Amino acid sequence: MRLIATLLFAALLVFGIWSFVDSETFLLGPMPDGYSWWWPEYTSTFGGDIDFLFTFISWLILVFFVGTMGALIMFVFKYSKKREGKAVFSHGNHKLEMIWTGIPAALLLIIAFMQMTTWADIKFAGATAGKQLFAEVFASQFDWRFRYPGIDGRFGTADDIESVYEFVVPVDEDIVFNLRSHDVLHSFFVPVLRLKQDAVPGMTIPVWFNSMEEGTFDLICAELCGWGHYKMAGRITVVSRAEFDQWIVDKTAEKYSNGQENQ
Ligand SMILES: [Cu+2]
Repeated sequence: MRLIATLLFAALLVFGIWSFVDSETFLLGPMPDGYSWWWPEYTSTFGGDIDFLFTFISWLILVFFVGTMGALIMFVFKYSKKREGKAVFSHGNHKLEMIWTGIPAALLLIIAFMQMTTWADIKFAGATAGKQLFAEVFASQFDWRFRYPGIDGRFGTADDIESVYEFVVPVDEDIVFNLRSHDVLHSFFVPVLRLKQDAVPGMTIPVWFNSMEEGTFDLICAELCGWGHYKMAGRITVVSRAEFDQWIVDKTAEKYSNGQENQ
């Protein structure tokens, strides 16, 4: 029994390390093109900072996981022997408790300081203050809607353009948008941008990103929002400025057409 318990814990340790190291392929083999069990390559300007923090924290967790699991395995093996006599009552150890409270507290403080500038850059009000609003994004059960100011550059006018499902944006530009929800909590999550923001009913939340690469990327709702949550997907299409301007022109023409071919 003692050996089996020890081996089970040891297997858990090995499995944990393996899933961490081999996360690109893991048990099920490689994922379809462009996907992995880990993060996809980032395309946003702040993606590198997020990945640095993510990797740092993951390694920290790995180190402590190995340490605590190692100690657990050792203790299971050492102290699960049948012994005679009464158990000893322990009042605890003040010094030990100070250590295992102090070290995690210090580590959390280090992480808090390390992420401060990145957090400020992405999330603080100052990150978007004074920047031109590119679009308004609405989340609702169960789709994403994107409103553009149209050719006159102003929101709330007749030539505003609305896109459902697809968010088309130009490459290498700061895209600032207001995020709202029409009903319940949703979360705007674009893994390649390393961007995740809750959409909260009654709140208008400014969000920004800047994609350094063109392409079509997944947008997912990362907050359980109802029965159709699983299908609340969208797409971010990053194109050149010229293609974007043309897209706006085409969408405007589509909006004012009567549904029949002109000319
Ligand atoms: Cu949702």
